[in-house]
Amino acid sequence: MYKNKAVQEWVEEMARLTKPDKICWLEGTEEERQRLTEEALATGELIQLDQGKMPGCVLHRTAVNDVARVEHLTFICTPTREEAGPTNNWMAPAEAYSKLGKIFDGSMRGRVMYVIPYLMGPPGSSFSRVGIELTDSIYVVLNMGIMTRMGRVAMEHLGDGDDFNRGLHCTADKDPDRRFICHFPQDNTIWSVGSGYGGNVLLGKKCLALRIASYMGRHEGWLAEHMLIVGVEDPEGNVAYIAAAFPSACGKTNLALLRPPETFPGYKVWTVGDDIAWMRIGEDGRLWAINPEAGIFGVVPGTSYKTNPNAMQMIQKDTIFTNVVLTPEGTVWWEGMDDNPPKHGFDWQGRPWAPESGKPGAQANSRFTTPLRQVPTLSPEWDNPQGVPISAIVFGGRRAKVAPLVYESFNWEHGVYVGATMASETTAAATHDVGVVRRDPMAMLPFCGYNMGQYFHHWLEMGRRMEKPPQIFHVNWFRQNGDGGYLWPGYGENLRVLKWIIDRCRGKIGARETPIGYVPHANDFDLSGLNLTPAVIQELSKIDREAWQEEWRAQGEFLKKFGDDLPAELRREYQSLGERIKME
Ligand code: OXD
Ligand code: MN
Repeated sequence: MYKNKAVQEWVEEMARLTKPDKICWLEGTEEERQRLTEEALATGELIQLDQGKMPGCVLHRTAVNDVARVEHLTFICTPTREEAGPTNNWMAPAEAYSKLGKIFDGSMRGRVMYVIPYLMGPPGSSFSRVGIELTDSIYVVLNMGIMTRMGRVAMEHLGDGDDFNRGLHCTADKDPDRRFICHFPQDNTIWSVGSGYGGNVLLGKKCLALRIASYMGRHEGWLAEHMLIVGVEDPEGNVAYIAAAFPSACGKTNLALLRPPETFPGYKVWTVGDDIAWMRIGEDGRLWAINPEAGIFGVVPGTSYKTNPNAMQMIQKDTIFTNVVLTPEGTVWWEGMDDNPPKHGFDWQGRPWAPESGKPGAQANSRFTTPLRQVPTLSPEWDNPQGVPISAIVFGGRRAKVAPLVYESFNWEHGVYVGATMASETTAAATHDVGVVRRDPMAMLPFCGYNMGQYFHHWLEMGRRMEKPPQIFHVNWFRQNGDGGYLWPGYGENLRVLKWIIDRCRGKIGARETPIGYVPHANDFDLSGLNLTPAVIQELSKIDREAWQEEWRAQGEFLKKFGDDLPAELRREYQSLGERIKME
């Protein structure tokens, strides 16, 4: 149906391998979406929610063993192990094609192969990239329809060319022993088999927009990052854009959709993206960013009118829910939504469930998929083919101790060091122990498609090429007092931290120099309307020398991993930090 020869030939080749009964080429129309939704409702792949209360909303349940990204089954298949680096699982390309080829062989027998052309980024933008995903799952098709610009628009962007990502996905038997997510950066190819969970199968997202794109970015001189993008508008109407990286499930979506609290009027926050940023150096020497996605695949538990009112508003219609509680009214519920759980309902596995059981009803990594156009605070610039200019890059993590509320790095090189050594207590977005401190450079540990030592080199090089690089900051909303209580109210109030960051970028306020960077002066951090004294900012900005010595040693241990690939600049930053802490 589409004329592109390279696409046709590749689809035929993959069909010879997977042997579907039928091939269905997608156009991305509303009629097509409705037809596929009906089909999935008929087979039980989707469950209809009450269309009066939640129009256009459906529920999907994944297999019990298939609820998160599987980092141990995710591979970077570069010709040499060295190219994948010490933080990725590596498999030789020939071995991966052969091993997965055996699983894919005949895997779509009796099934339909859907051909999903999709565009990451605005149509007509030089940032944008085309992918074609082949899948046997309607759930994947419908999610990709929300998360990307799907169908004809992508084929038009591609034209007659053959520069497209070749993504093959088959749900197969969901046997974790036959589950692999393999990336072939040199071939612009992704093969994913044995899973039906979003992060493993919506190939435009983590697989293309981060792992493959980071590799492309290094070769072509741009950055693909695990970052939200927001614009902050001050009372005078000036907008500054911030890109921020946090590990999975650390509140990126909350920050991206932040609603200014009543205690802090006059400011507006504009959402450009909540998960991924592609950034290029503009002719003006600044860094410009787009969000390659068109939807949000957000973590559900903990989302509430208190934590994220904009998200709550936007997920009342045209949303796919995955692994949440189904109520008898045909609506959905999850832990942390409100204090009114249904008296009974069905848990994420579809079993009768009541809150008294004491067991969670929603899966810890349950998700919503919603089009960006439903975001109440969507930036008018979200679709701008040029992107938006970035004033500040913010790294952050979930740390009960050590990291202050906010600090600014001394310069780009130091900022890269701060990003390279950032750490966070783990969450449920991937299958591993929850709550242990894990170093996660730039929040890209699971998403960098090549050797991370080389990735640090690339960041440093980008800094050298920019005339006006963004300033780099680090934040931690999660610092606790001695009793385990949070010192900072978080959520909407985080806007105050963004304001401080922007004021610093505009050279409007001073700061206190510490061994780790610049922290706010307690009395020029805006606490107006908040029942907190400047002393709390002092407490939140305290640099505990012993804790930092320990932290510095742990950073050194981590950096050793990269051996000779670690840039000399970061080695120097490490030495200087050690000396500054000692002298404190
Ligand atoms: C996500 C993740 O789904 O980071 O965004 O895991
Ligand atoms: Mn993410």
